[in-house]
Amino acid sequence: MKPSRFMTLSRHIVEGEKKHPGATGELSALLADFALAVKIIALEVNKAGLVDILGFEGSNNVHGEKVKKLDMYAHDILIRAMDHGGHLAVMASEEEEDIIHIPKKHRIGKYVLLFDPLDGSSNIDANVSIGTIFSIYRRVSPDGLPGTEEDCLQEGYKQVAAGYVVYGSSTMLVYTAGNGVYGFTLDPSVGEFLLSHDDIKIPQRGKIYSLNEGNYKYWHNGLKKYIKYLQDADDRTGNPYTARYIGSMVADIHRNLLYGGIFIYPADKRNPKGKLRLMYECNPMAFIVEAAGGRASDGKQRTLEIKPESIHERSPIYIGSEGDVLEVEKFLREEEMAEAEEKKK
Ligand code: P6P
Repeated sequence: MKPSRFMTLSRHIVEGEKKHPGATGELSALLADFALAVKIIALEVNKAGLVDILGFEGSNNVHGEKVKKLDMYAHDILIRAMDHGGHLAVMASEEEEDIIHIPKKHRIGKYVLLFDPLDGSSNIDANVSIGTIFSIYRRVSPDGLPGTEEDCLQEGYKQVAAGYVVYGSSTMLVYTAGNGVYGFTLDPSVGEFLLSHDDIKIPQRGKIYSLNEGNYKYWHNGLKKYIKYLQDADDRTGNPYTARYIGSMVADIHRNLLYGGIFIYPADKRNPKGKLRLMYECNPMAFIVEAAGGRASDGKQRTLEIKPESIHERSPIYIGSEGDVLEVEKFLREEEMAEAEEKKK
């Protein structure tokens, strides 16, 4: 369905929430606050290349303000935009070791927000797309009291909403409240996110694989065999898959969401838990991809069923088209069984 010209993010969220009996509109207001914060972040990200003119990190810019690292800037903007709306009990951010409490002067709400304020920010100097990732839960601790770490350590399938913003050739916000995945493109002329991708569905199989092949020598054998299989030829089409790796998780997964394919950041001999963070990278992206008909796992277990133990814990991730993720899981399983048999000899 071609989206209507002026289906704004706010209107879409409100209409979506109306379908949920008993909805209070709090989630709509929370997401609207978030959208405002990312518009402000987008302004700064899009002129990052001019920072040298405006003043480099650590210096004062033309307004006499201290120039921050962009990821810390994004973190601060999100905290300031989200801490007073009365919708949140607690927050957690990649940029903050501990959970972030709501200031006492503000009303405490029923939701929990976890986020990676600016993922891939090391790419910004090369003008490569980067992103913001968010994950929203209902609190589990008693209403009215300050939120707790327990609120922030829920399995991914308990998310009530998740999304990401990709700051690329355009600024796009993709979100799901569990019932379809929707993409909104920022129209700078009106300052609104307008629906541009209605009810996104990821193809059941893709032709793209996305991982850092520079780590080849650290990979486990099952992954090495899988990637070689993709490079040889695809049984269906006789052609090898295409390798695409931006080095920015949000951009890589966003491309695969639209075109199909698989993104992998595996456990390897150096990093037994991989690199990416479960709570504010893997879980929200898994929630979105599953809502679009795809699949996400750590190679064995469904990502959304992993029981978290700490806010910043890492997890391997295989995410994208269902057929591709099932296929790599088969390669990993068969290799593990073969190695176990070998050990018995
Ligand atoms: P590597 C960016 O630093 C990031 O956190 C993700 O966005 C990206 O997918 C990954 O790390 C890239 O890591 O080890 O391939 O440079």
